[in-house]
Amino acid sequence: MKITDAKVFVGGPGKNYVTLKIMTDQGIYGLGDATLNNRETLPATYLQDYLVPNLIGMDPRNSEDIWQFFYRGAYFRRGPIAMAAFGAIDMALWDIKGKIAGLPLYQLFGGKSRAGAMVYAHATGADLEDLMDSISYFVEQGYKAVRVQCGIPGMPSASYAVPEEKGASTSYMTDFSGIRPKVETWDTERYMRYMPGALAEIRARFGPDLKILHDVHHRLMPREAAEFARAVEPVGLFWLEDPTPAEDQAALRLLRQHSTVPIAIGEVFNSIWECNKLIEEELIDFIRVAVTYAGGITHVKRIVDLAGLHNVRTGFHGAPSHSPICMAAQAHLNAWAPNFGIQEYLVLGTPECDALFPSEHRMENGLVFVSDTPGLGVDFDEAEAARYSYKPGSHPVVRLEDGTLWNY
Ligand code: CS2
Ligand code: MG
Repeated sequence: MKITDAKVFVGGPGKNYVTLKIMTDQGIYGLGDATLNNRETLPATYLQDYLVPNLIGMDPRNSEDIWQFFYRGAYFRRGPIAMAAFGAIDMALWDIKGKIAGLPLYQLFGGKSRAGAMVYAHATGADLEDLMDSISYFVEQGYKAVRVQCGIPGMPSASYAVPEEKGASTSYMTDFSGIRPKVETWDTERYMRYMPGALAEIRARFGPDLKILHDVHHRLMPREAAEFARAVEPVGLFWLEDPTPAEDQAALRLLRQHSTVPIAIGEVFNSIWECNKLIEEELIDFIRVAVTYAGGITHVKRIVDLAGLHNVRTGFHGAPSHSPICMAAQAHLNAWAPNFGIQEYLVLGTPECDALFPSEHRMENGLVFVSDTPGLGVDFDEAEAARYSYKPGSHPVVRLEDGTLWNY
């Protein structure tokens, strides 16, 4: 069996999805996602200029050898751009493998460990009142878990994933459009004074069963994170996410000494070498890598297995910048993983995405049910793709009130 061609598409509804399609001499094709949010053209170019020319003629069934060929062959290893490009190839090769076998991928991983996988929605509000309405909306939709973000009174500008305007927000998405980043102003003290009380009010309002998640989004220093984690301990959060900048794996030791709040980290990690210490020292409770950003199914399965040895559960990243192809790969891993925790969930099910990426994966009552279609179980409509083109975007830049550059 030989790879005969591969095409890279950039574009999609509201997002510059980078979709790879690998074709073979037996008419079977595979799909992969290489969407690196706000840097999409880079993995696309890496694929087109360096990787696709090498793929032609290779045997797609040798996915491990092909992964090693590109990972070690790059000499300069890792990094978000390369791992997103390798990740797309790897997803497409596993898709082909499942189609050859006539089996959905979770069967090739070891079968199902659960019927449906719990997901969480994004509740948010310009203020606590709006956030409460947003949470109610998702609870009514059957979600058992919600991530909660809200505006902080007196904060110079809207903080992470919070709308500027009032009005209950049930489908808020951060606007990244434009090549020049927006500049936001952040004040840690205001946040640390206000957020523990807001989280306590949410717990009081929705009772003990609702799983409440909160994303600090890398904004606290290790000592502040330890103090904040202790302050929110009584709320009984499902997890506190990215309390500190993720590069500093040691930052969590202080937090762990002062609090037992479950910690989730990993969305910015591109390889096992960025989180192995966190996992081996059991400084986290959930690993949040994404199949696209962390080198595909082959590499993420290694991270999941290492995590399982240390009682760390999965909490795969699922921001809207991950296409339904990445979400499908994660749906298969979530169905199989013995140490599954929860899945972030936004994209699947929107009409535009369904038209571009038809699939039978479904979400019901806060659970994702993986499709039994062979392979990834998601397709790609090239005619639909022609409707979309690349639009530049950038992450906001955050400064403290004195102008100091801070973490988005
Ligand atoms: C966030 C992301 O979903 C999350 O947990 O941290 O939405 C993140 O802000 C974006 O992926 C950045 O591109
Ligand atoms: Mg996050």
